[in-house]
Amino acid sequence: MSLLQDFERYPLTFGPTPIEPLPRLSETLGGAVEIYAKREDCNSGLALGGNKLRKLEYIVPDALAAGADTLVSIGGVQSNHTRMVAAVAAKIGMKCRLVQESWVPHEDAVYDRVGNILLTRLMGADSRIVADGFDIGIRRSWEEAIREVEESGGVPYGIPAGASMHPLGGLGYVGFAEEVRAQEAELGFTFDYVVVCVVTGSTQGGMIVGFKVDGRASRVIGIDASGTLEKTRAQVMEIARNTARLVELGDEIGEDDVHINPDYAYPAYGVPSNETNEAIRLAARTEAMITDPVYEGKSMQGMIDLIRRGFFAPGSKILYAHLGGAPALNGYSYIYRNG
Ligand code: 5PA
Repeated sequence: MSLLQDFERYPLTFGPTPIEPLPRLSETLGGAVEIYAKREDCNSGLALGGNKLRKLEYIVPDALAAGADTLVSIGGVQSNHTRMVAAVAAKIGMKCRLVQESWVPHEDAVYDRVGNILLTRLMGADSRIVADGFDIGIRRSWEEAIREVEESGGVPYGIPAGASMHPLGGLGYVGFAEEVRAQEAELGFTFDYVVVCVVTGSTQGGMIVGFKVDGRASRVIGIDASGTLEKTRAQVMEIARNTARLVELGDEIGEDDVHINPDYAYPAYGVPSNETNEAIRLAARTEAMITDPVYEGKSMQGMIDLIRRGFFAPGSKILYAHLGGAPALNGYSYIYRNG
């Protein structure tokens, strides 16, 4: 029985995402563990897809019921989340007002013209860049944007950064865990670990609730890409607890259920280290799997390093959750000019 059966879902994705073995990457790392990827990055035809659509499937029914005509959200200049909100607004026939904060201390000649923000503008969103720096919480600029829409006669529906601190934001990734269990039944084995990038927290927070059901919450290894560990950890905890209550899990989420590794977020949010770039190249050259310098490159780096250090017992089956994000690569073209 699904924990989500009482919640309305507005379909924005193709359906269950494929699980793909990564044999060449596994072999290159010594062959002691088997790596698979769940391809959330290939989940939809809407503007290249990604993890936010799973979350937004449970938020759109609420926006429609509220009689909204404008989705209002926030992220960095190269935010995947705001691209996805712009896509959903276009698809359901709403307007979209976005605040794009200057989260990343990175300069590339075309950073604010390519990748995510290019697609966002193409889909007709009113996207405005502001100077504020990185913060995963509720932002004043977002609250002001909501007020502005109201004052100009619109009916705004606010979606916070990463759709995370929204009461329904954790539901989508509860569904991810249920989907993995159904796929495991078909595959004939279960995964020992899930590796996932964490920043605003509702992806891992939802997974924790979904995997608590079969005792695997702490087997979800969050790789922090925020560089603000304490804030991210507290937000994951809060989202997991609220979501557990919402779905009537019947079990409390404890500190031990939340595993987040902070070791790969350096030098800063949105800035890849040399090791991040090597991980991006390795995944691309062994599996043609494209990861980005802000999120998945860091979780890929974390998974590779943990495998090399023997963190996972030999024989472990690891599921890497690929959450999307490749469009941002275009904003970092100088780094990869020679591959
Ligand atoms: C993002 C987030 P959470 O924010 O749910 O923890 O997910 C982290 C994450 N991978 C992982 C990709 C590709 C992501 O886009 N992106 C944010 C954005 O504005 O795009 C919310 C920060």
